[in-house]
Amino acid sequence: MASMTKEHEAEQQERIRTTPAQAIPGRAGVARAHANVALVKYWGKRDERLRIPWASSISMTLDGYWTTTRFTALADPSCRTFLLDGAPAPKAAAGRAAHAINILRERYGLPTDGENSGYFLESWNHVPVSSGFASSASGFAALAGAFADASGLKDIGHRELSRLARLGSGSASRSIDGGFVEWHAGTDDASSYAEPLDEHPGVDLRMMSVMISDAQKEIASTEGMRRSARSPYFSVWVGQCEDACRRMREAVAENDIEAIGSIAEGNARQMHAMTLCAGFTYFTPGTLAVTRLVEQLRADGLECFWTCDAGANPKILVPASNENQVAAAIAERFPQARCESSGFGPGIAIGHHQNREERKEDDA
Ligand code: 2P0
Repeated sequence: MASMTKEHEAEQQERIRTTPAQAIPGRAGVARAHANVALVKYWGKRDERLRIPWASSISMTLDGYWTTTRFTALADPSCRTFLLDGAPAPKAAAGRAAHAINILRERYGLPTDGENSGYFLESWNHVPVSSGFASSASGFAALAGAFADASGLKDIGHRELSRLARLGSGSASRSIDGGFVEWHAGTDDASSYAEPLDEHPGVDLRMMSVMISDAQKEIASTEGMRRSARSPYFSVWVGQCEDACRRMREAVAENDIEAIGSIAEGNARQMHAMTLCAGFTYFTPGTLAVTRLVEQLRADGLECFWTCDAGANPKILVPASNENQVAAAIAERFPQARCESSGFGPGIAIGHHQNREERKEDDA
């Protein structure tokens, strides 16, 4: 495992702290970040604490799904409240947010206990669980942005924000930017960050989720990644991701939908084949039935491709012009399934974008 030496880490933290941060009680920051879906997957950490992945990944930021977060620094250390959609957040989510806030504060030399270590965190998720898209990416990206805003980190760039978001959840590093985004694996905290591959894609693609099951996944991502490292194919998988990223960069540059879709589908196959050999799978018979239908539609001349994350519900990457036909085929074959779809979304918006109307909408 290639983790950093203590001296190297201290040196990097020192560099980050050169940006002055402040914990001013009552000062609030706000940010809005969009969800993303990986086309080349992040699956495996070389450093669990810093969430440094073994391989780079590439995603599509989604327009239709986002999280808005407001972070208010408080003097009272006993007040550490997290309201999610207006109600107290579930214990696990509150614990994870508290942990992320501590890490961010440590980074900038702000108090993590005692005076000025309280906070009031509010998040509004426009990523319903029923949509099939994950909210941790948009959630931790928005938290990083709101924290930076509240802490007076005015000149913080997207690269640093991506590194902060990564500390909360790996995939959140890719929700700082819009369009196609690449997360460079790097080897340490400074070199592991995401940046736009193409902020304004020239392809009109949609990402459709197909909800065939509401069941909670049995193996959380972190544990799934740990187990996957025991797969005899894990090292092969890491090499495949780097190769897929190289080919995906070319496909994006050439606006080649066929190549983008094929690379994404191939990478998803490789990830799930590798997990099978580690002794587990996220696939259910329903997952296979949907992926089979996508392959059949494609064989019949309707361009569309599948991908699948750490759960049973597949996603379909489809040119906008084919979306209705694909949705109709899904509805006919799987009448119980719910489909939702989205096009490309923008990067993070911090602070000023939040006018009164948007806040009202978020609060609703
Ligand atoms: C991704 N997935 O690239 C991969 C592909 C699913 C499969 O959800 O442990 O929640 O918090 O860093 O970011 C990655 O899971 O994992 C993920 P942590 P995260 O989107």
